[in-house]
Amino acid sequence: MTEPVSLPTQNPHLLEWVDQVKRMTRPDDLVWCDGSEEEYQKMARLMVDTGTAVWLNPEKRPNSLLIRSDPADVARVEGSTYICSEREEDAGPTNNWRDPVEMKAVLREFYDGCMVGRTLYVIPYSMGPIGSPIAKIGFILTDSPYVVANMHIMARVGTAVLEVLGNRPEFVRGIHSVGYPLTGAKQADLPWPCNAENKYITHFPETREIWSYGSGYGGNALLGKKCHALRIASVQARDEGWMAEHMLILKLTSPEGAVRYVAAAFPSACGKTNLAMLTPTIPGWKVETIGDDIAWMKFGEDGRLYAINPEAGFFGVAPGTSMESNPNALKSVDSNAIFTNCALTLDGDVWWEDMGVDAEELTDWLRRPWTPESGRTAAHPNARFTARADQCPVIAEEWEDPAGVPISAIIFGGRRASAQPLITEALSWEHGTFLGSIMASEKTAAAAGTVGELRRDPMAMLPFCGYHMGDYFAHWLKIGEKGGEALPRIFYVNWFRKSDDGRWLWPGFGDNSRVLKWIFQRCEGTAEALPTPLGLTPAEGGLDVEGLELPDEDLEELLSVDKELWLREMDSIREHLATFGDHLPEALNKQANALEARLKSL
Ligand code: O2Y
Ligand code: MN
Repeated sequence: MTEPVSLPTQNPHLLEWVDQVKRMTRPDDLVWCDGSEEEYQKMARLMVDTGTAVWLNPEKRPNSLLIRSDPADVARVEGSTYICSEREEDAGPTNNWRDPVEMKAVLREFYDGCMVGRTLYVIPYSMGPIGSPIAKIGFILTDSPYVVANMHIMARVGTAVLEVLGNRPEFVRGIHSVGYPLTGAKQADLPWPCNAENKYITHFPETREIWSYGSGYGGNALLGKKCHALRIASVQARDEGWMAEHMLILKLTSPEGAVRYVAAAFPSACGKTNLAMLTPTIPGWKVETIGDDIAWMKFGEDGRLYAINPEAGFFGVAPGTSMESNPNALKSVDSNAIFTNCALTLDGDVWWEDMGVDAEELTDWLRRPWTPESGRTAAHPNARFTARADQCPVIAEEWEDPAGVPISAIIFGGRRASAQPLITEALSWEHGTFLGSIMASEKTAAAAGTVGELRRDPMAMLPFCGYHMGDYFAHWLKIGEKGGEALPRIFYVNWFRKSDDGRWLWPGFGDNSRVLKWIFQRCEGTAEALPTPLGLTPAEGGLDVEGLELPDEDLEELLSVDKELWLREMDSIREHLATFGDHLPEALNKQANALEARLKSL
């Protein structure tokens, strides 16, 4: 008699689903991941053996890997990302929609035998501290050791998750394949197997499923992150009365030792990780990190919103990360890190553009010799580091508190050379929801004298909301009705305002702590504010600019509202709001009317 295979779980829902996926994808082997260090090292060895990864020089960067992807697989693919809700209307105008039955039929064809010659890894993971009342459990069934290794860093992975789940059916079901079976002529593996022609990142919100095919990269493949923690979680949050947001969480401590927690949403390329790990320039103030990308917020018993960081690591953009822009991110990757699509130095370390270190000869991310004269970047612009959050020198001690941290302020922001003041405070939760709904960032390459192309990215959730964004705004308003006075205050910041002659008006980086200080003081009730049509700004002398070489005229311009410019912008605001059709809450149209009226009376 053969020994029965010992399984780490008896959960019938899980076992049946794993068996179904196994029968469809036909892997040579199936492994239940336990999340151990031994397992991590095994994934590393596998990737080194197939040429996917190289170990970095252990004297420079202990226990760290460099991975180079296929040039056809370097970033999230929004055009191939789908929300397959049962009704098209529920996906809304900002998501790609496909009928779930049809999409699954298409994907079943691709999944049929897609893991032949490979191992299927079953990754149990918890988004959020295991057992936290705010955390959620998911599984990724993947054929990618890169995904297993990254998930070890980005989430809580392994046997403890199975124990917490027990025999319950409530878990997010994720399937992922690189789409490159080792059959026929393809017996030998590639350093980065993927399917350049066919990529699908699909979400089934009603059944809490994610089916991903063809890409092994970042947000397409590490399904716990954008797919689960934002797209599926936003639907769960709507249904269950909480919030899943694309927000960093930071802890701000005053010189007197008072603490406030702040969440902040910015579109990509606006320095979110830098703000989460900021080193203040004002004496006595301290910023510590809870999370750099995603916040899940639930009402506590005291009626306040409590946030957890559902992740356990950072998947940060490497280029531009330096001792000047973000020393704490750099220190987080001193060891035990994975680097993707960075350049390799001759002495076995990583390098990227604007790292603050000169480079002579390198191997670029495409494995070609590179010198500064090569005329191309050595690292891919979307090169990434994967780092454990607990390696961040300024990680807050309570970052894993299962109860979360009470949020006092929510910050929205974007990159705008004009129009948007350095800091404004919303007049109410409803007004703040309106400000979030019209959030905008300018393309930076605008020709001199012309206004850059504006991309509206409501609450920085445009690529990540798993349902109709009009309904998402309604959910924000509902949270507002429930939360009342105990809700966080809402602010809008813009670090990127320029003068008419093209100078940055605000120094940014560590000096952004000055704006955080004003936000803190507003929450404490110790700072005065003045009304403007856009909201409240610091009263004269209210913003701490001591020690800054900031002319009074520049400060005035930074906080000013250009009436004519904003009146012209009303058309773009109304056009944007109209895209949400009859799902747009009337309250937001009323807010637009009120803004116009305030501008006209200026
Ligand atoms: O390109 C990718 O797959 C990563 S995208 C990403 C990674 C970390 C944090 N945020 C993002 C994002 O696109 O917002
Ligand atoms: Mn993000």
